[in-house]
Amino acid sequence: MHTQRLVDTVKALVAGDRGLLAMDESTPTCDRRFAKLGIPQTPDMRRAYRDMIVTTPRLGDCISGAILYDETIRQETKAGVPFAQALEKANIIPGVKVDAGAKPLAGHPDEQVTEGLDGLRDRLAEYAGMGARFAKWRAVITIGAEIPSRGCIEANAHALARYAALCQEAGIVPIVEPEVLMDGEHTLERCRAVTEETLHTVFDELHTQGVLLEGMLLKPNMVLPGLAAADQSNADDIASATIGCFLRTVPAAVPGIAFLSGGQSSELASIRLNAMNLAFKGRMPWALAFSFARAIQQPALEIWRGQAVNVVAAQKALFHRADCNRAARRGEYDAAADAPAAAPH
Ligand code: 5MM
Repeated sequence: MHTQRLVDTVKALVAGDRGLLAMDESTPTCDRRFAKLGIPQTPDMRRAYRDMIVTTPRLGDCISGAILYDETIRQETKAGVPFAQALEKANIIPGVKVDAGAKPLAGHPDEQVTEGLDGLRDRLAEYAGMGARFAKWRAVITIGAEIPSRGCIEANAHALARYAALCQEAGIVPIVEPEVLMDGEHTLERCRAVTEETLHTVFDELHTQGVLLEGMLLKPNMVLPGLAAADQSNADDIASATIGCFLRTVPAAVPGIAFLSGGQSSELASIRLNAMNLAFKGRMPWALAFSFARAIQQPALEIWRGQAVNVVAAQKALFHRADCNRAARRGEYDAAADAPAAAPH
């Protein structure tokens, strides 16, 4: 086991007030987002979009690590620098998503299990050779009248733990992402109960598979009411429910928790992260950071729209969101002052 290397990488990812940028949308997801804005769905447009992100001036001030997708880690900036190398030069640790996506779980209608363990040892060695120092695997848990089932939670927790063990064997830090989806009418309390059961099961499996807790990061959902719930809760209640749930389930040996944004607006994601860091400052055993995709990228994508002429404005918007979340890590995010015009360029 590469204990020291793993611990050093995790520490660097969550040190200070920086956080992670997820830019690991699979081709179908990226194309869907491009299609909505009329952007051509080609490998070169996806490359150009990731180029805009990675070459954003001073991005490394706010972002400690960036999660790439298989296609992206094989691509280069316009200047011919492989993306993983360009990130390192910008003081951003490169990582890569290694799961093969969520597929229907046999015998469990409306539930999914994430695949990708076959051949993972070899793929991890290849990604390490391309510069990846951490990896990510996302499991999806859906809340419904009769779900999630134990079968779904256990299958996903087992896969997450086997993935994490393989990563650590390769000297790569695993980011363990069990996402309880926001879709539905469920209450805050129901999300808390499902998230609690999921995390208990995940950490039980991580223990069974011998995963070094000090050498991993957790990327969970915030505890939130369903998107269609009548009561949307305030940021303080969400902060209490989320941190209360983690204090009962996430061992203190885990160095950091880096949230996914899950479809929240950019501003709400920052407001809620800020509320947690403000209310629980000094009372949490782990760093509380971010690993957002949509909540950092969406405003920039809407400005960029595939046009080279929009690159500078899109980069300002991207930096602005990253900087807002950096402030939220310190509990200093000012939602009232948050407007793209306040971007520091
Ligand atoms: C939940 O999605 C992850 C975080 O993104 P958000 O902050 O937008 O919720 C994200 O890393 C996700 O896993 C990737 O975008 C890959 O998604 P797909 O569905 O394309 O595999």
